[in-house]
Amino acid sequence: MDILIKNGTIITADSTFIADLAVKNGKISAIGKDLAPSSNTEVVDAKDKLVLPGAIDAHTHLAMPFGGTISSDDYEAGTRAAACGGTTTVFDFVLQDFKENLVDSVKRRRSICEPQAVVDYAFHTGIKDVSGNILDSIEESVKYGVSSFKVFMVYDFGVSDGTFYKILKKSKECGALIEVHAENKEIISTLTADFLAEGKTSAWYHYMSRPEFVEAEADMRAIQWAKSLNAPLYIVHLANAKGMDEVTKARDEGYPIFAETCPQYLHFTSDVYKREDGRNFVCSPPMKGQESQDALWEGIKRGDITTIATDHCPFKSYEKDWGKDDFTKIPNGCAGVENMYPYMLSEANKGRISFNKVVELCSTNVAKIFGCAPQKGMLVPGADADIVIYDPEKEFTITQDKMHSNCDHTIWEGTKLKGYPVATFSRGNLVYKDGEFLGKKGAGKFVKCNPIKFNGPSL
Ligand code: DUC
Ligand code: ZN
Ligand code: ZN
Repeated sequence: MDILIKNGTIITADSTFIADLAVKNGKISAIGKDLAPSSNTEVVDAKDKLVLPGAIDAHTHLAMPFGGTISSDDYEAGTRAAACGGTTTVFDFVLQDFKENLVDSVKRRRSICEPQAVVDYAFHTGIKDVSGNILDSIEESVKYGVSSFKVFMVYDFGVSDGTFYKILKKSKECGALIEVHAENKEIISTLTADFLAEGKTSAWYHYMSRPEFVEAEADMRAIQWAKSLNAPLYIVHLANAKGMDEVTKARDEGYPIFAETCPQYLHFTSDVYKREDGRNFVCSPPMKGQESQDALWEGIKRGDITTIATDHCPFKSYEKDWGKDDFTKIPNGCAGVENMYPYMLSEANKGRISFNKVVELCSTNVAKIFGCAPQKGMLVPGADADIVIYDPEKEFTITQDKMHSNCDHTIWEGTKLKGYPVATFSRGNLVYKDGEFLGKKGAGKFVKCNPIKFNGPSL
């Protein structure tokens, strides 16, 4: 059925205006004043509501084997939670197996995702191994529609500095974007061993073994390598002030260096690890101190943070409990996909940044940087009708029972939001309304991303 959303306040990354928005065959067909419905059009009254492009979560780990278990949201649960928080596309991380061609890695995950996803999805691939001619499959993968790749400087599957450098070099040649999880692995291991030997085992020591400089130092190294090649680099989940400074400096010098941060780093500080339930907040990188949080907000305002994403990687309470007496046994990650857009929009509603800025960070820039604009991330005729209707007057307190993920707890418990999404459309289909999930398993489609070349820091 065609849809006509009447009299809403349309918010794009660069404008705000009152208009009607028409949807035909899952695409936006027109935006303008006094659009008339045809006989089979459903009219939605959006007076006093905001009409926004659906968010795109650039960073999820659904059903990911990690930390001795599997993250608790599979593709159905994770995308269901996404829909209920106004996110209409998720970029999930495929993790390459050793010796595996990168297109095969994507196909392997796509076959699991396809029958489950309720909203659209795209992929990045985490590269573990470039032996043989695997590096050439970066180019094949770009042609297939997956043009972004993550390297880990941490974890046992992280790559060496030389491999990282090779991957960066290759990416430049074929329109791929390299993302990095930047933390110093050696220092983390040393600090961890010391703390355990001293009997310092609480969640606080997760933070203490990965403090600000552990991330900052790795950010600096990764940026230096990218700069030396003039290769684009995207730092995922940036959480520290010094790293933020380095990103800003590189961008001021004209390099294509981009940073993503996450709502948890904008809202919580490392103090959460002193709480009795501190283990539930354990993720990597960990939440940092107030100075880092302030620097991230300043980076957003200056335009040096390009995207906001969640690093959604939930684990159930019983799994988090494995690390009650040993922080190294806590699976790393938290749920967040349902909270990103509502939290960021609430911050805008409270006056911290503009609604346009939230749309830019959570939707439009994500689509641009990963090569799926204007199909995604924009309210323009011809784009997919991925639309959120937002009530700026609705008061909402986040509680576990209102969430739609498979996880049994939320780090956002008790957080009060000003305003909340009241409807989400995925390609014109209503998938969420007033607290209720209305979507269909398997309705989500693969989003093919285009190759991208960057000339400097603008998109
Ligand atoms: N960090 C997390 O906290 N979880 C998943 C992967 C990661 O890098
Ligand atoms: Zn990471
Ligand atoms: Zn991650």
